[in-house]
Amino acid sequence: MKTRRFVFGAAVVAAAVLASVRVTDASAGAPLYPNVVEEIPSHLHIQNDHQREWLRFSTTHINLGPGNLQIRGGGQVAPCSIDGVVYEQCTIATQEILDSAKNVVLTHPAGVAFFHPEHNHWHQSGVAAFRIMTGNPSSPGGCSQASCGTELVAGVKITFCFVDVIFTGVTGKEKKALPRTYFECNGDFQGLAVGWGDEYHQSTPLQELEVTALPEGNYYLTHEADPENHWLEGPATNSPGELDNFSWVKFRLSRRGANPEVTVIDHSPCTGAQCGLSGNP
Ligand SMILES: [Cu+2]
Repeated sequence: MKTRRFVFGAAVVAAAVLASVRVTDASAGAPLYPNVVEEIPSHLHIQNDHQREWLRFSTTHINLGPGNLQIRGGGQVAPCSIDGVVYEQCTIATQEILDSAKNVVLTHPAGVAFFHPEHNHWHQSGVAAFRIMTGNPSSPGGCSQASCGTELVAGVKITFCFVDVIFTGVTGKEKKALPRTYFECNGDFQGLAVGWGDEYHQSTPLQELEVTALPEGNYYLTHEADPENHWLEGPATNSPGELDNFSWVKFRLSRRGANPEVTVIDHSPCTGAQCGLSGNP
């Protein structure tokens, strides 16, 4: 996997938290970890734009864990560079893990938050990676080159804002038990509450990978959450929550007429909300 580096001004680096910190408070309860999973990518279609062809798709993060994903921005706001793109306003991001009484019991460095000019709100770095692969990616815990064949197209889009958009439950009682908690894409405070999903619609800028001149054939669109392991999703690196950050669809690209067409023919295993929450195509 490509290494992504964050280049910061010295003052911001000094403010960075470099390891998980447990809050030493006698009243602190057991940490409740989030578990972010990816809905099966949906709404696949081809967009033709000035002789270039783009595969567009909708994706949704869902928190199925026992705890909220909560991210606090902090420290000095300074320029930074992500994937070679300079952003004017960036700040350190820290994950806060809560107990059942919503006390912060553990903190963990979580990359950076920065103002994304194209989306006009604050994003978290390293949230997801999109790729087009040739081989079957149904390996647990992610998509290595060995198990996925060749990576044909990699997206630069790996940043998102976290906000509670779609509730995964159905009843009012469920909603009362799992209230909407995170409302804004700001730089100070973002998150995804238990039972909530955050959709990025296919029409959103950067929900796309270029397929110009890609030959007819069967391919896999893969979606990996947290490719840089910014979020703790369990007490250990091999906790179940850390190993289920991956989904894919298999599609056929055909080129019978002037424009290519895409047909979905398979997808990764899923249950419940992960199989599909997204509404309008
Ligand atoms: Cu955004």
